[in-house]
Amino acid sequence: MKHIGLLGVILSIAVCSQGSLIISEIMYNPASSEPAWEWIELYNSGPAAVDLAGYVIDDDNTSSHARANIGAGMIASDGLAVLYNADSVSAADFTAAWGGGLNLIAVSGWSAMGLNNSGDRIGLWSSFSSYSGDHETHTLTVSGLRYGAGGAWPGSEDGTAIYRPNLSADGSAGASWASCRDAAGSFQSLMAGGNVGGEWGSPGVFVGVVPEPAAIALIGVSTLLMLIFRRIWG
Ligand SMILES: [Ca+2]
Ligand SMILES: [Ca+2]
Ligand SMILES: [Ca+2]
Repeated sequence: MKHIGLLGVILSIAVCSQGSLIISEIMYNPASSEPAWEWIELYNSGPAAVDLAGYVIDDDNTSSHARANIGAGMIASDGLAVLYNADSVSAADFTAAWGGGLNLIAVSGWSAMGLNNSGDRIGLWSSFSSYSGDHETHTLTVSGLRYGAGGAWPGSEDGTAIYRPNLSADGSAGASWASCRDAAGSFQSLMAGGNVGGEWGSPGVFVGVVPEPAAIALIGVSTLLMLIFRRIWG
């Protein structure tokens, strides 16, 4: 019985360690200069804070990073972060345009990622060693998705971010995303810090449905697995 409980704990940790970071909003087509004013919002659905120091974020083109491009940054459990192009925009510039109180995380080497306005793939790796050699295939990412700009996807509109109204929905499905333009909770950037102003987004702000806390879901999974193993071995 003791080893069954232990198995549940191990499986919980295994499930918990992946999939807790969710890309919740993407500004891939700013009206301001490209790719300076692109940004990506991340949500942490896991039960613990995540330290992004040493993480790598990239698209899937041939241009790769020579080192980890996130030097520091924490996301609290149930918290958000906004990853911005720190090569071209300072935190003060970003704050001047989009407002204060944001959990801004600086990303370097953004030009090797430049988010295509016609669709692209975004991946997040927890270390440079897992990223190295995987920058085109994205098999070792801890989070990622492929967004589009046609079909079921919100259209690619200058200066308008897209967001996921329901963070539990499949991030690679266009129907899971919506335009921030005139969306409840979204707001417009100011003409400040080098931003042209009037862009639509909700960086650092939840708009929509937050998934069930991972901890509760994990307790459910663990309990189910324990019952199954008890039935088999008991
Ligand atoms: Ca772009
Ligand atoms: Ca790249
Ligand atoms: Ca948002």
